Amino acid sequence: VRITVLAGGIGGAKFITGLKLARPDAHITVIGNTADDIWLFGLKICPDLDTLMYTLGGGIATEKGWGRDDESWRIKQELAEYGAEPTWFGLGDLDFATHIYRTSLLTNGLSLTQVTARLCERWQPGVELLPMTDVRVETNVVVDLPGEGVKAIHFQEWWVKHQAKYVAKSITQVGAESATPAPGVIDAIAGADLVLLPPSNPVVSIGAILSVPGIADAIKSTKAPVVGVSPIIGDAPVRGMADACLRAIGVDTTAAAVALHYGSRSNGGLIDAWLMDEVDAASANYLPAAGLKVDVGPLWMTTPATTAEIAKRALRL
Ligand code: FO1
Repeated sequence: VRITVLAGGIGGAKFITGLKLARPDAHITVIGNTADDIWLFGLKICPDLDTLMYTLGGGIATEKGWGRDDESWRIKQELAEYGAEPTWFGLGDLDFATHIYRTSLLTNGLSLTQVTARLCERWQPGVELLPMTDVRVETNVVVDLPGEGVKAIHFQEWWVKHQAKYVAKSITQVGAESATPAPGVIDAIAGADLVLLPPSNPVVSIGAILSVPGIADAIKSTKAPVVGVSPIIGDAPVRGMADACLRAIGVDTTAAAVALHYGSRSNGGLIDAWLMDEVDAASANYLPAAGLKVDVGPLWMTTPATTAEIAKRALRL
C-alpha cells in the first residue's frame, strides 16, 4: 500500500512514527514543508525536513522535538564570542554538521531533493522524504514591531526570536507563486492509495505545502481517499502556534473549523474524511452536512503505541 503524507515538523514526525508501526508494510512518501527553511551563517537550515529525518531515523532530541540528541553547543558559544548574529536560533554542534554538509552539496549543484535523499542514506527514516519544492519559498509573518512598525519577518524570527508574542497580521509564503513541486511530489499524490494530512499546522506547514502551485490540484484530483487528522484538540493546538496562525487567516481554532477550512473534495476542497478528538465530538455532528466523513477518538500522541492507534483509526476511516 502506498501512503503519501504532507508534513510539517514535530507533529508530522510523531504521527508518521505511529503510522510506520501501524502499517510496517506500507511504502510511505512524506512531502515535507520547506517554507520554514532559513539561511544562517551562510548555511541552509531545513527545520521540518531535519525534524522528520532525525525523528524517524532515531536521532532526535526527544524532549524538545527538534535538533539532535546528545547535542553540544560549542560552536554556538564560539559564534557568540565573536558577537556573530543571530544568537536566538539554537544550532547545536551535531546539527551544524548536517547544515554544513547540506549546503556543500547544494553548492556543488545538487537539488534539495537530491541532498535530502543523500542525508537520508545515513538516517534511514524508513520513508521516502521529499521536500515540497526545490525552489526557495519562505513563510513571512507581518507583525507590528515596537519601534519598527508594521513589517514582514521570517517565520523563525516571529516564532523563535519573538516567541510569537506579536500578533500575526498576515502570513504569506514568499516565492510560492513561482515555485514548482519537487520531482516525485505530484506522482506521490496521484499514485497513492491513501493521502494523509497529519496533525501539522494548517497554515505554516500544510498551508505552505499547498501554496506550491500544482500540489493542491493534485490532492483534489487524486483517486486516493484523503484523510486529515485534527491538529486542534479542545479548541487549542496540540503543540506550537496554530491558534495564532489560524487567527491570521480568519479561521477559528477548533477541530471543525480546520476541517471546513480544508473543505470536502466533494465540494472542491481537499479532504474526504476528518479524524477529531473525543473532546470535540459535539462539533463532529455538522461536518457530514459539509460532505465530510468523520470519526472521533483519542488524538493525544503520548507514546508511539498510542500514536499507532491514531494512525490505525485514520487508516480505517
Ligand atoms: N525552535 C525553537 O523554539 N528554538 C530554537 O532555537 C530552534 C532551533 C532549531 C534549530 C534547528 C531545527 O531543525 C529546528 C529548530 N527549532 C527551534 C524548531 C523550529 O523553529 C520550529 O519548531 C519549526 O520550524 C516549526 O515547524
